[in-house]
Amino acid sequence: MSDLIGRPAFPNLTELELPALESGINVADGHARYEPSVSQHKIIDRLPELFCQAAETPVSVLDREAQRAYLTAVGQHSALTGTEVLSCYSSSVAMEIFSLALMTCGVRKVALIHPTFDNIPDILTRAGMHLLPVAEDHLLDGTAGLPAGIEVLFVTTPNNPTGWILSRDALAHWARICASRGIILALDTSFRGFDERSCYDHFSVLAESGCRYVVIEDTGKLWPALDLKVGFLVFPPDEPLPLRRVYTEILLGVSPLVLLLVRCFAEDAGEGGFAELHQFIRSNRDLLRGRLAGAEIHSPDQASRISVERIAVPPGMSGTQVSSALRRRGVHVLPCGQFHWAEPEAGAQFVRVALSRPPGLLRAAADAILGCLRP
Ligand code: EGV
Repeated sequence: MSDLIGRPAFPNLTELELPALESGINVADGHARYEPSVSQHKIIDRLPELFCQAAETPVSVLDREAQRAYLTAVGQHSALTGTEVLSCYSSSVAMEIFSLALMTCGVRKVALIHPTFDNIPDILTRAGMHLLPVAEDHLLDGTAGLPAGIEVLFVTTPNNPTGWILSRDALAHWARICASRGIILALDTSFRGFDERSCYDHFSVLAESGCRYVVIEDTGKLWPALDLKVGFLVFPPDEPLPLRRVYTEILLGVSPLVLLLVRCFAEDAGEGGFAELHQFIRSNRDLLRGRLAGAEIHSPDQASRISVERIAVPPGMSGTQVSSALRRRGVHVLPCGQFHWAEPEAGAQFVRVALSRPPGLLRAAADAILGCLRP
């Protein structure tokens, strides 16, 4: 929504995340800001050596190795052989390339999971797409209706902010429907590294169905690498969308050093790093829930394992009120209205707290939340 000269009527979620980078307690953005583990520290300590290694190695080798290490660590074995993979600066850049490719081909009608992080509907809308919201529950039980004319089904799994996951059966169901109706099935799996339940081999299900698909993988949320990350745009070699052409209009490739770092972090993740990360996030989630227990607050996403947690504020208050009150105390969380991109009121009861933080920071954030609920 914007006024006549295109000024938005309200800030997007990223604009709400920005002030948290300046000062105060930042549990707003979903980026990884925790203390590196012992083995992650060893990688960071090798940076000068990795820089030289990256400079001496052909970038095609570094690219392939980063892709192999990451896709293997998250269980996507069928992507290693049967797909084309384009490495991007971030998942949002991959998303932008995908949207421009759709626009080029005259695609307009996209069914999109609701709620989800607002830059996904925003990027699609800016590329001229018309969006139809699809509820998580209806995706999971297969009852979501895709009206005639839908050309893309876009699902974020695990979903941000709810942690909801598209099961293997539900993926197979939608892949079959997409195959029979010529719909492109698009997935954003940026949070899958946090949840083993979303590390089944999606690409074998997709290939078996014969549907058109585009998957956006991402390392950006996983490791405390100061936003040195890649997003991977993954699709079948015979996909007619001009993804490679749009990609080359935007990028030659990503930094060899970043590719090498991603490989190192991904290999570490596969060798126990993910188990450690899952334990860390679980412990932070327990800490937050424990601290808030007893207040008139609840966690609607009991099954979530991703690195953000939604909490419902008490009746009579709104997420926007609570996040504004917290901001005045220097504590930054996200109000959830904008995640519900088609119906902001549906998110009014929630705020989102980032869990990929040092436990001490989360404790302080939880105490501030309690403080602003007391009369
Ligand atoms: C989250 C920030 C972008 C995004 C954060 C995010 N916004 N890329 N425009 O990376 O959940 O906080 O996804």
